[in-house]
Amino acid sequence: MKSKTLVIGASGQIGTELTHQLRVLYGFDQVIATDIQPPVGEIPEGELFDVLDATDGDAVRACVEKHQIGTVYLLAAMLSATAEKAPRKAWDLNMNSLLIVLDLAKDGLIDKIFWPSSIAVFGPTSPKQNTPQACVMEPTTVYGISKLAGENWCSYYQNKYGVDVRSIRYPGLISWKALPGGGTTDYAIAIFHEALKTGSYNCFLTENTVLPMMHMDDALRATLELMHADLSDVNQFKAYNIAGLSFSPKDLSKNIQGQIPNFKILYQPDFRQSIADSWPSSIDDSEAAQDWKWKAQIDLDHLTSDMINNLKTTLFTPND
Ligand code: AKB
Repeated sequence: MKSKTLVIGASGQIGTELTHQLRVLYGFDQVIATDIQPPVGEIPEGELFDVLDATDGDAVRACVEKHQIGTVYLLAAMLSATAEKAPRKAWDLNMNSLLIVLDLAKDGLIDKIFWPSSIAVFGPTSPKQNTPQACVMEPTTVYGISKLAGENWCSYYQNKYGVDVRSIRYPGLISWKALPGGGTTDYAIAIFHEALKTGSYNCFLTENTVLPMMHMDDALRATLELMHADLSDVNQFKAYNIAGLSFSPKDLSKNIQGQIPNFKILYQPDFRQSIADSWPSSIDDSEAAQDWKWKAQIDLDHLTSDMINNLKTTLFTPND
């Protein structure tokens, strides 16, 4: 079994933090970070980085062969809001990159894959509260359609070719270390930046739009726990539901006001409102709890103070 790990899309919101954790866990010489763009500034000594287009099958194969990769974390994707503006491009990126990596596993070049799915696989006909692992899934966004198709492809490759591919349906992920790019849940990060920089935030969702969310630390722990779980515990492909928190912009703004009393929020819903309206409000993650003992740890108070305390430092400390 080859030991090295490849992260595709390593400069994105999840990739930035996950790559760091993987390096700490397995060693800096064991993890190869890749992204379509070179990193801003110098690559720190000891970190391995290659520029890689996730949709270029030959380039991905060459990278896997060159570094003798065993495990791939495929994080490159176009998120819900951006994908609505470029549906064909989103489909091509989200699907082709997955099929390329699944084929590498089928051909025996890699042993294991992590590929993120999303709560976007659900749609207006899915139960809104406590949405179960398996239910009606009729997504109305191109992002959701691509994630649901991706889940089916993963299942197909596992059943037909024995590929070990694992997946989680991430809710909106909240972190202070890296910005998200083009999601509907992004308001829950932008709100902290604006609260600290200007004291007010113009929200693109209505005040009572409740969505499933999670602190990045919980999401990273879930990812690594699933990847480290015994294959016998996850022997049938499932993109697991995981639940963290459920809150609305109003709930979050009240919590922020607890620490920044003058903070003001205004509501100006745009096209992202209908995306949010099609998604669940809360998630049933009992199958993840049962199969690999998943349990979220970070509540809204902890999340709010962690975001404010860390952003206070990072937003106002000049880079050298
Ligand atoms: C998005 O808003 O598009 C993502 C997601 C829920 O997958 N954060």
